[in-house]
Formats: sequence, C-alpha cells, structure tokens
Amino acid sequence: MENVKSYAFIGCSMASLTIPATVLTIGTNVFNYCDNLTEIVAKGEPAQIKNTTFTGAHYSGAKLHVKEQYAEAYRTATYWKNFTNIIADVVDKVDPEFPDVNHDGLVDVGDVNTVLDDILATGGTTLAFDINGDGAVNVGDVNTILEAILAK
Ligand SMILES: [Ca+2]
Ligand SMILES: [Ca+2]
Repeated sequence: MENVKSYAFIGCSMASLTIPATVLTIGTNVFNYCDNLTEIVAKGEPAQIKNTTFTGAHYSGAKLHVKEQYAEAYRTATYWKNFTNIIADVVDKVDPEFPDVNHDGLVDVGDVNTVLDDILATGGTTLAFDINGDGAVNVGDVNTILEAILAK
C-alpha cells in the first residue's frame, strides 16, 4: 500500500488508524465523515497529503502519533502541520527473541550495554528499549537480552 486513493475510508467508524511507513501519498477526502477517528499513528516520514485528506475536526481533535526522529518533519510538513496535537511517542518494537537494540546484527553484550547506558543516562525513558513490553525500561529488559544471548 504505497498510495491511498481518494475517498478510500470515507464514512469509516474506526477510532484509530495506523499509517505504515510504506505509504507515500494519501488522496483527497479520504477520511471524510470518520467522526470517531481520534488516534492516528504514523510509522514513517510524512506522506504527501492533500488539504482535504483529513478534516478540520481531525486537525484540531485527533492525536497524531509519530516517531521522535520525524516529529519536526510532521510539525513543518504541508497539511500535517495543521494537526494541533502531534505526539512523538511511536517506537519500533524490539523482538524479545532477537533484541538487537543497537542494530549491529548481533545479540550480544553490546546490546546489554546499550540498554544499561540508557538506564543510567535517562533513568529508563527510551521506550524502544522496553523489550519485555511491561512499560518500563529497567533490569528486566537487561535480563531479557541476557536470556536471548544464553538461548542461542
Ligand atoms: Ca546488537
Ligand atoms: Ca521492560
């Protein structure tokens, strides 16, 4: 799904919508009459949208969740910037079976150190490192990495 056609979701009743990172363009009037739509999660960089892709009610009433590294892009992108409530809290989930948190292709002590460093530096606020999915970043996540290493 790279291009979402005009009128694609008109009159939908869904409350939340996830836009995959693969979407490049979204047409006109796609979400007209989607009055329940209050949570929009955008996984990638801003897709090209039209001024009528979303409605004024969405711009003022819906929460737009984006990744921290793209937040500034959304706050300045044409029409996306109309959203008054842009929240930078979208993170890619780490696979607990293969918690390669530092993205070097290996699950090893480097990943343990990455999470420990973050816990020490931020007190555990980087939710991307919540590997066991309990909402906190702490020694439990370090243990999940150690278990993955030992299970190899
Ligand atoms: Ca790694
Ligand atoms: Ca955790």
